[in-house]
Amino acid sequence: MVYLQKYLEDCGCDPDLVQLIRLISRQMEPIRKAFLDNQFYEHTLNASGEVQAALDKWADAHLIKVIGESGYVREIASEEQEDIIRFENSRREYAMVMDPLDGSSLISTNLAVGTIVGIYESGGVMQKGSNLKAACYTLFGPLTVLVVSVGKGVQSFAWDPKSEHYYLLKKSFDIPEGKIYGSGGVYKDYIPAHEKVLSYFDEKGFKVRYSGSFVADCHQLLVYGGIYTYPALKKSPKGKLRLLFEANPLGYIITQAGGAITDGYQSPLDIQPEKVHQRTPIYIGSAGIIKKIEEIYREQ
Ligand code: AFP
Repeated sequence: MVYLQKYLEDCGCDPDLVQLIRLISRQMEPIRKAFLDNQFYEHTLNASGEVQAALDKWADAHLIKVIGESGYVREIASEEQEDIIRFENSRREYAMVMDPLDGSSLISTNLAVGTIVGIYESGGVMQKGSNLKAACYTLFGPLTVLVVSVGKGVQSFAWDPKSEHYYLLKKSFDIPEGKIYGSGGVYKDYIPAHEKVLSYFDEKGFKVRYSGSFVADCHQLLVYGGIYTYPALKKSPKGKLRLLFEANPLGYIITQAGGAITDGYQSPLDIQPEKVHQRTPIYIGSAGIIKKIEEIYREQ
């Protein structure tokens, strides 16, 4: 059996980057356990909206504390924090972007949610996604699965609670030209270009699969191909998803698996962020379909 740390070491990664990814991966069990904590779970059943906030905040505070104390990271930008957090005394200059609990509105339904992380080697968090050194996400499904890219393809690992290690599940992914799609937003808010894209999917016989968790909906693309989209809407031309915390880390991973990402015109990975919480429209998945979507947008 091949374990996470050994795999990353054999990839020739900087030993501190290996330790940082390992440290992040080790926080997933405490986060999963927090799902079962009465403090959070009972609130889920009783209150409206508050519970997701409680778990989001817990995961956020936990990750910031542990990663901050590690000395590897100079900056963290989190979807749960208004501003960038700086650790002036860190030994290394890694910078981390994260969505501590993506899809948290699904916690009360027991559908799959996840944690998304992107890592830059230096230069802070306000960078193009194409500069990422590594990205990973965890999917809390029937298995706790960690999907990682250090720029050498994409690998998935599963947590084994008995040995308390992540073991290699799949050492490479090659996203096929699938025929599933999921689109966020409401029909009456769709712009003409997006309506055209949906008509194209319809003509080609695509099937709808959308859960409301970006990380879960993207994970199925790694296996089956197809498209996840949260497009520009009439009411919100930048869509809903965040460039730093969602589009860039997942864009990096999907691209490393042979897929692609676009906002309709260009890859969000090539956009220089201006604001920490900047949003971007997203189409992500099979490379051939992304090409077709960009053609449709150009024709509009
Ligand atoms: P939450 O973390 O607030 O649930 O948002 C999740 C998310 O950013 C992304 O994971 C989903 O794909 C998308 O929002 C779902 O949005 P809709 O509820 O509008 O479909």
